[in-house]
Parts: sequence; structure tokens; C-alpha cells
Amino acid sequence: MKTIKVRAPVNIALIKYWGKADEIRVLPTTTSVSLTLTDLYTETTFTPGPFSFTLNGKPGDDHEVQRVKDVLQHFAHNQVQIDSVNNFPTASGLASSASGFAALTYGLNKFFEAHYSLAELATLTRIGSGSSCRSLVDGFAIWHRSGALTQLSNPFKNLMMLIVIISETKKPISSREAMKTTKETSVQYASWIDQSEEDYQHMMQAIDQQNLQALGDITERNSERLHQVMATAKPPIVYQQPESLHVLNVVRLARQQGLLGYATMDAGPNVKILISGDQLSDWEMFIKTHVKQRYLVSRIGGSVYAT
Ligand code: 2P0
Repeated sequence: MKTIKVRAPVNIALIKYWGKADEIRVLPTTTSVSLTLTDLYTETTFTPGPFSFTLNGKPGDDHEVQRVKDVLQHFAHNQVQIDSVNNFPTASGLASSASGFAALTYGLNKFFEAHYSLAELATLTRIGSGSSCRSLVDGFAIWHRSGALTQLSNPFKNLMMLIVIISETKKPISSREAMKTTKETSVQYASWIDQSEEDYQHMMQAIDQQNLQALGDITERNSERLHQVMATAKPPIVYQQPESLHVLNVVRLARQQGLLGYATMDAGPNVKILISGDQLSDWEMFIKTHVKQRYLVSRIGGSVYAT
């Protein structure tokens, strides 16, 4: 066994996953669709030695260590030092657990030479974080209700993502807990599932027709409905902050002025804007003029790999 290093990109869902049909096997109630962010990633180093886990240079807390062990127990060995570093704010709705677990599972497979197939890795990594399976493939990653993971190549060559950082602090409620509460208590949950299925069908058409406007409209509406269904949970779950709503308005304003871009939000206050890369400088200028928070820019694409 020798030291290896693995890099896994963040993935951002355009059709969101929000609830489990099977909590043990981590099967989703809806099919989700995502793209990876080339420039936002987790880099994890695997070194021979007694088990240890650090995240961003600090020993992982009990909860984090337990989740790592939940995945590690599926390998025949456990003698490994795992050091994981994110190049972006951790746990603020930027899908750090997805890139983190994708790197972990893929890396353990290489480090221990376990030879799990992609489908097996997807099944394993879901134990740590459901959405992490989507960081294992390039292009559009589709995580089906059945649990299967498929991939569609991305025909939109010029997509980028601009991420407005509203907050870098840890989220008040974990996605795992929040989606469970939403599923169990929101009267709108059944219609969220139905609508999500429709969104998925329409998105497949938009990708097939290379229709960026349709892709963006579906993305934005799916995200809006995610935050609506969360808000109808008991107690309500609210990740959006006033500054987030301001950025959503700014995106609408930019569109009225001819820019092409669509907003999506996850389990945190940050706003991700899917844009046409040839308008990057116009978008940057627009955001700098209307928004006081800092932002990150990433290219789209790529999947987990050993560096
Ligand atoms: C997504 N999120 O599709 C959705 C949208 C957050 C909002 O998947 O419970 O870490 O470990 O399976 O995958 C974040 O949740 O949750 C997530 P678990 P996960 O990207």
C-alpha cells in the first residue's frame, strides 16, 4: 500500500434530491440531475498507518468520523490515515459532503485495491452522502429513484457557475435531518415528488434539444419548489437569508437586461448561478455592481480521479 491522493469535484443538482425512500440503502424519493464544478473540489490523501481522519487540517468530529467509518467498514482493511481538504467553504450548502465522500470511496477503492465497480462505488458512497454518487461521473449525472447512477454527456459546451457566498458558517440543520423532517411533515411533499418527476422528463428534453433557456428555467423552478416544500415542513426549514433573496432578484434583473443565467440554491444560503461562459465578464460586472458579497467562479465538468 502506498500513499495516494484523490480529487473529487463538488456537484450541483439542477433537479434536486430531497428525501429518502429507503434510509438504510439511501434510495431517493425522486430522480436528481447534477453537473460537477471543475474548480471546487475535495482533495483527499490516503497514507498507510493506523486509522485517523482529518478535515481541513483538524481531526474530524465524532459524527464525521462515524460517517467515514460507515463507508470504511465495507473494505477488508482499515489501516489508513485519511486527510481531506476542501478548496471552498465547508458545510455551507456547497455540497462538501458530496465531494468529500466521492473522494473517500473512490480513494479507498484504489488504496486497498478493492476493485469495486462504478455501480458498487455509487452504492457505497451513498451511505456517507446520497448525492456523493453524482460526483463519480462526468457530464450530467442522473441518480435515479431506483438507485442507479447514469451519465449523459453535456452538450452545452460553454456553461459556467458563479457562486455568491452569503455565508461560510456551518448550516444550522443537516440536509439529512432536514429532508427527513420535510418528508414526514410537509403536506406538499407528495406534490413535490410528482412535480420533480415532470421536471426530470422536461430536463431530459432540454438537454436533448440543447436548449439552455429551458434547462435554466427548469433548474430555477425546481430549486424554488425545493425551498417552498422545506418552508412547509413542521417546523419550517429555511436556508435562504434576506441576502439570498436579493441575489435571486439580481439574477432576474440581469435576465431582463439580456444576460443568460439561472439561479439554484441548496441546503444553505449561497446562490449558484448557471451562466453561459461567453457572458462571464458581463455577469461579473453585474454581480459586482448589485451584490456586496464575494463570489466564486467555476468551470463545469470532470469527475473524481487520482492525482
Ligand atoms: C442535492 N442536497 O440534490 C440536494 C439539494 C441539498 C439540497 O443532496 O442525507 O449530503 O447524506 O443523503 O446528499 C445534500 O444532501 O444528504 C443534497 P444525505 P446529502 O444536491
